[in-house]
Amino acid sequence: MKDFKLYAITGEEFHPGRDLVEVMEEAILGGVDIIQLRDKNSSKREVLRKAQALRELTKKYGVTFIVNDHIDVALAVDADGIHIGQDDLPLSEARKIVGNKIIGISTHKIEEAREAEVGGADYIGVGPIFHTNSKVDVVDPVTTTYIKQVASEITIPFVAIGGIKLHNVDQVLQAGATRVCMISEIVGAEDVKAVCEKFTKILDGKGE
Ligand code: TZP
Ligand code: MG
Repeated sequence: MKDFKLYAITGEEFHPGRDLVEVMEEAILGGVDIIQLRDKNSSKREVLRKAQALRELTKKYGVTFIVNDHIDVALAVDADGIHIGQDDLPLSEARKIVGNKIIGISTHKIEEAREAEVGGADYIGVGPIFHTNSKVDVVDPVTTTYIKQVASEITIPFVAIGGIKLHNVDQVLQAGATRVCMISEIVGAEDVKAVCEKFTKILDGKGE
């Protein structure tokens, strides 16, 4: 897959009254290079509508587009890939459905990371690093210790997620992550583009 550094996941509850596509476009203009549609509350039709709009947007900017959970929607809109959790379809089954599209998997411990790598995942999510209110059934924070483990052992791309903010991202990078993923810090920002520009600079090693 095309490499990435700054990964934004949608979270419409963090920008009430603001349009989804508008917010995600600001994120892209600030340097986000991969976007995931994550919507646990809407009907399939509604998810499809949002996926169509985000597919159009990401195509315009050459940004990678991932759909969470809804493999059928991902295929219908020709997304670049899907993101699945530990309780979703197993990787081997998902692979049969999506062929060579990107498959990302959430992992919370090194055994899951190893399994994802061996099974042929394209990238893994590593988290939640810190406390987060953005996910309901979230496990306890895995801390930066888990980043260190993954960085020293896993060879496929990994992205740190969960409670990452401008004020703590340094700890995440120091532990060995080179890619970060966020919901609230990005889409909940007053100036989405400005926040993303700051993260982009930090990830490029040019942050203050
Ligand atoms: N998976 C692990 S933590 C998390 C997900 C989807 C939520 C991340 O959101 P935030 O607002 O960046 O903490
Ligand atoms: Mg899922």
